Amino acid sequence: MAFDIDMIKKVYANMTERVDAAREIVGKPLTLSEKILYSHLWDGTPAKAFRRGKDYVDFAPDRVACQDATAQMALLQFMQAGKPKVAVPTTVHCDHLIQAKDGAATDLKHANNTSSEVFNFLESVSNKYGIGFWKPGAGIIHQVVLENYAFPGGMMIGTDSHTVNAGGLGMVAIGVGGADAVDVMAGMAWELKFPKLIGVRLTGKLSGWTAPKDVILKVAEILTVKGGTGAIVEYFGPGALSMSCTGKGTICNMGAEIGATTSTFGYDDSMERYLRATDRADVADAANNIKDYLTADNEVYANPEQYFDQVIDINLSELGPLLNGPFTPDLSTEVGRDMTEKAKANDWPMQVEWGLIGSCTNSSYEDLSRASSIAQQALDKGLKTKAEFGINPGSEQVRYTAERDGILEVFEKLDAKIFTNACGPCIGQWARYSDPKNAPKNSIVHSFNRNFAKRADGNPNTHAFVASPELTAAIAIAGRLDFNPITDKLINENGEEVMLDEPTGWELPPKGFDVKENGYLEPVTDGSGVQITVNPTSERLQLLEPFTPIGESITGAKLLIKAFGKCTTDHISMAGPWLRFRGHLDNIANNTLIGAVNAFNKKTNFVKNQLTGDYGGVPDTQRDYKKNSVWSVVVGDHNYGEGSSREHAAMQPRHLGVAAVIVKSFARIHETNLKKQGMLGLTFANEADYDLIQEDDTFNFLDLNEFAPDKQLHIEVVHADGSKDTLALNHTYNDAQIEWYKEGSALNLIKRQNA
Ligand code: MIC
Ligand code: SF4
Repeated sequence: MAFDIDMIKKVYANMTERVDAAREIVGKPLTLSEKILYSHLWDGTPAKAFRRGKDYVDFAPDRVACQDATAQMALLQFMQAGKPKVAVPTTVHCDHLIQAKDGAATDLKHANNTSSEVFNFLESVSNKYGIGFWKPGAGIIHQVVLENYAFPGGMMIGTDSHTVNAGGLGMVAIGVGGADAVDVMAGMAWELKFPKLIGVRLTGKLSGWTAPKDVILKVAEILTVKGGTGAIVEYFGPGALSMSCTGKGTICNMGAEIGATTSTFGYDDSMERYLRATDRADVADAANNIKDYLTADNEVYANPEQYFDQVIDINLSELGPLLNGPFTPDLSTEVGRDMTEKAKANDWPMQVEWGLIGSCTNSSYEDLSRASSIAQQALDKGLKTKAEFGINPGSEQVRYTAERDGILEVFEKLDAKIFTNACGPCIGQWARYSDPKNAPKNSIVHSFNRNFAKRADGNPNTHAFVASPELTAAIAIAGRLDFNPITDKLINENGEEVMLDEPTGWELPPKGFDVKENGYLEPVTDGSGVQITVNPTSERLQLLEPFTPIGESITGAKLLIKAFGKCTTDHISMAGPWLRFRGHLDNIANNTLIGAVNAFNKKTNFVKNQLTGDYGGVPDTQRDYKKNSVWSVVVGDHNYGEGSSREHAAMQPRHLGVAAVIVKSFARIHETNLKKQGMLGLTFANEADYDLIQEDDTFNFLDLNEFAPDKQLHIEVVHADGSKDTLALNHTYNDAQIEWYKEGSALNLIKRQNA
């Protein structure tokens, strides 16, 4: 199912009509985000305007995309929904399960051997249900989507938090859990709370060493990892016009790192150029016909304060190159002196050991070409690179074209490893160490989006910094974290002082894109005869059993863990080596919360079993509670579940018998994932109540039988000394979501409705 121009034309035909109607109803000029949202309503034009941040709204997205690590669970669920085919164009992309070790050719072969069971499963399910399948090595989901499927004004969802990358081509593209994707694939509405809107006005122009990446690194600094929660970020202004389409993709991509629902840009010439260069002149022509509908009304960008909930100004001419990290993507430092001071003060290793260029954030042709302009200078000026280079091209089309144009050769001359067109080190698929846990303290720089502890290489002592590809290249050459390419000299092999010139590059390949085998498999028209087999003894795949409802009475529940500080989806369900179990719920459940820090002893995977008094790993302790039919509760801090869309982070605790997760605040996708799996995701009405929770606490829910929208719930917390606290808990469940809870999961409800 390649891109479907007829579908796009239909969307555009609806769009003009629906946007005009929505403008009447809202009663004022519309932002681009509102135009896309209002033209994708499930029920057509509403009677009145939606309240941002309040109303749950049913949408009808145009497309779905899944990647291999999340598609397994998504498709296992879809198979239970009882539908013969997907209802909207859907694609599956094999990109997460390929380890980076020796280089593309060997690594890909190895992945095809070790994960053949999973790849074959995904391929046959795709074939059966009419899903387009992108084979291992075809590229990273978001780069492939941008190259083939994204279109201005469209709406899509994807089972990966960086689905938002497609905002670079003017879409509203949103990352979701697999169960949400199942709704859309099954032909049902997809629900989202109508987002708030943040406007980012870009003035000035990027130049020199500053790249689109620096824009989002700056926005991350301003908004922090939770500042975008519940909001769409819409970029506009003269600065936006001066950036390439893939550069816009980079900015939107990392909107996931600030918790934003998605980010987007209005249709402009850069998007038109990109569409034409990627063989979609017909989409460009169709978009040109309704240009005004693919950007905000003029009045909006003239007076943004009146139309957005928050407006941020960034002058690109004043922005300098940034390095964000370590351990969190929102900690920004300007290159050079600022970094010297900060690194010293915090004891960050100054020497840089690897420069990694790639990931869905920065693996376009333009990214590789600009980084290679720096690498070329190392060759021309007789510099020896101090750090090692690793490159992951974003797609086979990018790789093939970059190879043809001599770009990859430049890196190869610097002994870079060219890894598979896949996620690789970005998701811990990097065979850097044989024993990562005991590996030394070090710094690396990469052009990826996330830098949580252990993410790239499993080593808790790796300090990972995020930068643009060109700065990554420069720092890898210099080998120092505080290298400032604008002012600092390097000594070459002849002992001479040299400086690096500003990066240069091509927005799009001057000779056009080319590719021989793009790695795409079209599904058969009638998949009814396609057989899917899951071996019952497989350790990689397991058919799902429906969850039984938790019910209206939870008493005597034990505290499983009170998580201290940052608890991302990587802490709840680690990736890296665990990716191999993404299709086997019981096996992957053995990593549940093993990365979360226990607030009582600051250790990971070491919690008290209240039944025995012994300390042990989280999964084992929880399995013991389950064996004894005791419910449990997980307690957490702010932005719990930040990061990935992986629903495993909800399904695993659910499978193991956790009844409720109670935190100060949630990341959006994770909160929805908990609801979908029929669990309780609740927040402390009074944040300070987090401090009341003690290690031996038992929880009794007092009024779950009155579970209703906009109504607090209450629990009694019984401490070891017999004293009690009664706490009020907030929730965001609406009526339908309460039904999911009552049924045991959203999928149980679909099955009942389809029966
Ligand atoms: C990630 O970047 O963390 C991932 C791996 O792409 C995830 C999805 C997953 O866990 O499989 C994401 O961002 O959603
Ligand atoms: Fe893959 Fe990394 Fe992008 Fe996630 S962030 S899709 S792991 S490249």
